[in-house]
Amino acid sequence: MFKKVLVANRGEIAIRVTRACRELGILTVAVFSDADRDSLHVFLADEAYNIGPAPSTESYLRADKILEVAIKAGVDAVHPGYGFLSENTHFARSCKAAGIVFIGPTPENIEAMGDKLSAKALMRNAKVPTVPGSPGPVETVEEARVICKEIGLPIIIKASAGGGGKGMRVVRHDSELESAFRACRSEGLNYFKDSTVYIEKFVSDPKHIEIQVFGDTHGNTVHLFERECSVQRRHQKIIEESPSPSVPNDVRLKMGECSVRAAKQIGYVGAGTIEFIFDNSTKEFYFMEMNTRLQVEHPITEIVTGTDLVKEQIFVALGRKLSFRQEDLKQKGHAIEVRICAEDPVTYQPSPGLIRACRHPQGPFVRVDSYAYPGYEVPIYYDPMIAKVITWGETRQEAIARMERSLSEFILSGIRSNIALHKTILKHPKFLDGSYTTQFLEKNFELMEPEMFKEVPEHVFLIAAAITAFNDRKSKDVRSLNVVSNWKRVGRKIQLRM
Ligand code: MV4
Repeated sequence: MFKKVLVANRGEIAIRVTRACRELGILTVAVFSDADRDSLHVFLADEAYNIGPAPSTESYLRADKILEVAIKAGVDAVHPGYGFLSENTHFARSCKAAGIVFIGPTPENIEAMGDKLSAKALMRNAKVPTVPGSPGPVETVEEARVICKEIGLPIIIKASAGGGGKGMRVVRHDSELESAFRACRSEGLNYFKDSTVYIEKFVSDPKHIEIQVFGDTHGNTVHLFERECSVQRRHQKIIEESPSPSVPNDVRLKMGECSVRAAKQIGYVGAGTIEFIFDNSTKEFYFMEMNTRLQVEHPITEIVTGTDLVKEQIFVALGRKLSFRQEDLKQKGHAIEVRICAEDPVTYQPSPGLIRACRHPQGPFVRVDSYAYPGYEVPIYYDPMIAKVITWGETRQEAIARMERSLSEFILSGIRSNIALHKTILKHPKFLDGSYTTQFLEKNFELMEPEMFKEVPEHVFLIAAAITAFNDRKSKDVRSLNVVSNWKRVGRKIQLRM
């Protein structure tokens, strides 16, 4: 067993990893920026070291500083959590060179999936379904036109180095092709220093279904079924559930088998996630990308499969065999996770600041992974997610009821949050019947302004309407007009629909 592990992260995930270590009798080393002196992950660790100023680029992204601490503290291994250095091959290699185990996939695993185009080629070889499109990079507008003729509109142009929604352009009319092609190339170059793009048939209104996979260093690979993450806004997931209400059992097993083939194709080690888009009308699924890390939403998989994925990561890093075989793994009941974010419910801007009151939900089959506490000041520098509430139920209906009950118990004041948005989504017919897709929040725009169901001061309404109209200015539909049509004036306030 490792004697001491450095947790190279902050917030709820640093706490999650620290908890797994403590249960295994492993000492933990926290690192923290100047903005995180009072963060909960620091208090829960056995030792803690300051690694620099508040901005991530000067602290949590500084591989050199973190490695220096790891060596000084004499750790056996480093757990990177998600984000920050979790998919940084330079960091993974530096750890290894210093004789410290990087708890995660191999640098080669990370590289194989980092480039979307070569990842797609690998998946085609492994007979994993991919979306029809250009067989390789598309270099010129003329070439793009030929591909478009072949596969037909609409198409989507994607930057090969992109991911998570950055560097993508949908083309619905011939006239948009040239500007979309150029925009996508320059976005690739600007964001990822790589202008390589490729083209796919655009699958409209898909669901986001992903499969958790796990590999060990002995060639064993399993999947732990799916998570549905279609409730998202601008590629930020908001609610996740497992199992998906839309995936039939035969498709579930096929997706699992495909994901195991995908992982085996690259000799994948540790926890990973294969992301698919899923056409709910045909029940067809297509490989999108692989995330080579532990994900935010891993708890719902832990809850329905009865596993501890962080401990499993540690065991795999120690060179042990996987502690479960495929035939041992079953989905029991239903789990839902909602992400609680410190954000303004009207503008969606982060709402950092001092937490005055904070009382987390409790009770049967409720799990809360959180770093919030009363008196804590949420810094402006990092992700606004402060907590995850996860509930389990024998049935989906029970899990939802438990989530509504849990959110009604959640007391949080001082900062603004998306708790009201979650409550509204959980009551929506499209959520309740499980037919929601990745377009759910955008199509049901009223869900995006939960606070506006109440009376709001006129200037707040006008600003919100202007922001909504601005955000939707390219979508050529009437959503922004809808916002402006569902209100009436009540004195100096605006009364909104519902
Ligand atoms: C697509 C697509 C439709 N057709 N590819 C978005 C993020 C990246 N992982 C892939 N994405 C998409 N690729 C084709 N050929 C629609 C999306 C997409 C999406 C996918 C998953 C979750 C949310 C999404 C929101 C908008 C678009």
